[in-house]
Amino acid sequence: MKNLFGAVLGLVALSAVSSANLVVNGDFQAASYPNNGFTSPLSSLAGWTILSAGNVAGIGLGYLGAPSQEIDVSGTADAANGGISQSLSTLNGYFYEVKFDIYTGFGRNQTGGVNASFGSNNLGTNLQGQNSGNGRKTYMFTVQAGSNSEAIKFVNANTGRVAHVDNVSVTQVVPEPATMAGMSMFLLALARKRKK
Ligand SMILES: [Ca+2]
Repeated sequence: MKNLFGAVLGLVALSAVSSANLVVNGDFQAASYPNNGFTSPLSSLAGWTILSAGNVAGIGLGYLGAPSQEIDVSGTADAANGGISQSLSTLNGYFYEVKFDIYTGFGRNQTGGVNASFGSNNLGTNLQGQNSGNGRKTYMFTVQAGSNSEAIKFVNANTGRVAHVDNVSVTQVVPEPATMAGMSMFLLALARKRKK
């Protein structure tokens, strides 16, 4: 009976831990960029690798309507395949929810686009923001990890000068409440059976 209780506790603890965001500095708030301005090119970006093609810019609060700091993967070089990447510790075969915001310059000329990928999963090429509100659009995907280390990557699609990324999160998909409830019922039934 004691072991069974431990097993249930372990199950609950596991699901709580695995729902944490795996991405370091996914909101790009670790360093400060000037309000209503930007820093470019960035020489480093906490948690991320800056890809050698092109450069990237740290966008300050308010610049082009930015609701918080963002990264422009087109930088000031506006070269194709410039961008950022972060290697994540994943579990081979497990599913993850990948979420991020894109802004590509609604209301500007020189609008751009972003290519996004998670490991070998192509999440989209030339992704766009939205043509309303402040132009930011949230993208969400469920993807399967193909190894114990997968890279989340955002690169400039080379279609313009504005290719902003923000609020990047990768979280392990946890069992649905229905599954958890079913599991609890099963364990409860098992416990009752043992009592008899
Ligand atoms: Ca931010």
